[in-house]
Amino acid sequence: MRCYIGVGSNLGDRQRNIEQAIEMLKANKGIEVKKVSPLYETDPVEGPEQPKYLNGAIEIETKLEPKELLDVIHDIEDLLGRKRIVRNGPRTIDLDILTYGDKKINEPDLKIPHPRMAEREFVQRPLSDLTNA
Ligand code: PH2
Ligand code: MG
Ligand code: MG
Repeated sequence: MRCYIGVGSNLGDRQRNIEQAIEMLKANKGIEVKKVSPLYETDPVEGPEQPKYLNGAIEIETKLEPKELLDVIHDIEDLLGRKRIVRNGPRTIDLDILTYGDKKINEPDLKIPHPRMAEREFVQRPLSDLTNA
């Protein structure tokens, strides 16, 4: 399935965190990374006062089911030192499944398409770099 993943970081070496996350996606046998957007520095939206983000988007082709993909993403976030403290708070890495083909999922732990992607400029800009290329 063709999927788009949003990526963001606003703690530590942001670019390196994002590059490492991409390497970890590439290392997964069920995932082929097809394209990576440019990374943009963006002002934080919502949450507490926090540093600026680096945001991008990734196009993948995957054999994994949505829940399996979510597990892989959570493992990568954990490995890169993500701490879940405050909602919308600062993070070393955030990987969000934006779309999974044209599948719709509405479960407590997984909503696809990502519910807030349409209004978030920091998602739309890199995503449109990939989909309008
Ligand atoms: N992610 C959030 C909350 N706010 N702001 C920016 N600029 N970029 C993000 O990736 C971001 C955010 C929650 O995931
Ligand atoms: Mg997010
Ligand atoms: Mg997230």
